[in-house]
Amino acid sequence: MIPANVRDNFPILKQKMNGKPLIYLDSAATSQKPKRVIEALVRYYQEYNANVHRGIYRIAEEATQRYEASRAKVAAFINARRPEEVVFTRSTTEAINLVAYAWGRVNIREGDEIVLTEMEHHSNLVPWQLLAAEKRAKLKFIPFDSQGVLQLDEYERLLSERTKLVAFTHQSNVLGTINPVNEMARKAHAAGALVLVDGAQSAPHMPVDVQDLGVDFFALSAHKMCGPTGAGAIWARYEILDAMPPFHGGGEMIMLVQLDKTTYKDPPYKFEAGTPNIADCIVWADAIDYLQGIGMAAIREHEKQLTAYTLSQLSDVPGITIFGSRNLEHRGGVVSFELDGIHPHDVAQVLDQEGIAVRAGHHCAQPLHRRLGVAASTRASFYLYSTEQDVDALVRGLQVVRRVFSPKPAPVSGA
Ligand code: 7TS
Repeated sequence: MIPANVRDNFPILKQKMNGKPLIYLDSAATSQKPKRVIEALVRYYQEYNANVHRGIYRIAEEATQRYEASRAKVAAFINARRPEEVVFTRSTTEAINLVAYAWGRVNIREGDEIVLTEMEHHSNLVPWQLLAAEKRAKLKFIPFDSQGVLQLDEYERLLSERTKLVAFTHQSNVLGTINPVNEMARKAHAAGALVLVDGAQSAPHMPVDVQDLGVDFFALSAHKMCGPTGAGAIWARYEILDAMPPFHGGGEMIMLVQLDKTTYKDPPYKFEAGTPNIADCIVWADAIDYLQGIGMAAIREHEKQLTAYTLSQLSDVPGITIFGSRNLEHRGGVVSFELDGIHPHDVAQVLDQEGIAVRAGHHCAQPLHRRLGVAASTRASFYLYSTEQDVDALVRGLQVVRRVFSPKPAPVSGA
């Protein structure tokens, strides 16, 4: 159960927008931050701001200790075997680029194939396009059906001995679809391929166990899970990280530097060149403590119920098309829709007047929208602080949208 007073933990939700309470329905873009996370950021800068892994004075040691403690916390949160399997990055986007660059450049060769899906966020598509173009490799795409569910029979047909990697999102940021990671990973491994999962939308919203999922890489962002922006991670099995060359070169990732050659540290430091995003990585641990205090299973259950409520309330809105599956076992707290004849940007603008924040556009998933046959959609997305009252406000807001954009009666002619 989510505590009844959970919203009190989020100062931003007390604000008014256009004289109306802020209804925040864009958590898939970024989550709001609890007070303890905001305070932990201030505490870092006020009390122990120092660079990590280099100072031997007290506050530098404290910063280093907390930075490494946060790595261990992230590792435990996704049940990694050891903290060294977690490499801090700026974001999911950077995490996937790290794999595409460092792993991809030595493991992908001409004629190799990378299997993706048609529901990927651009950050799990464009890095592979860049790699494929450089290596003359081929990208193949698992289609999804009219319910927004991946077609696994097609997936099996796409796999071959040429497949080197299968990379897909755990939960779609547009359709909400939760993909069957275990089954997909088993099939990929049977074909001899590695598996990367984009966990940007799953890690914040459900229990995640990378060992149980049976994958090789898992990417996530702190800012979508009550943490600060600018912190993310790639998890990979240690042997894989160990065999990978570095991503960025610079300070801190080295053992010995000579003018003509350098030896590198072991993972994860090999992949963390330069001064990292210290404050945000440290404070990610506070966000995880906060989420675990509530419980990831409780958060998943709350969003499941809220999504069921939303699907039922929205289906009464005239002219609405809701995308994605009605099966809540395989759907997270994201509801994207189209209102017949009204551009999503117009929908979002009128909703903003009502104090309601939703996202309108392609949500960084243009091929997905093309497949749905629309250029854009309007999206409401939830988190632990979202309520049925938020959804009721959305439904009322959509009635206002309808009134504003309803066709005007034709002028009476010939009078
Ligand atoms: N993958 C998925 C599935 C995402 O939803 C996002 C962000 C990313 C990757 C990239 O995460 P980042 O932290 O590197 O930016 N999704 C969204 C969204 O749906 N609206 O804004 C950002």
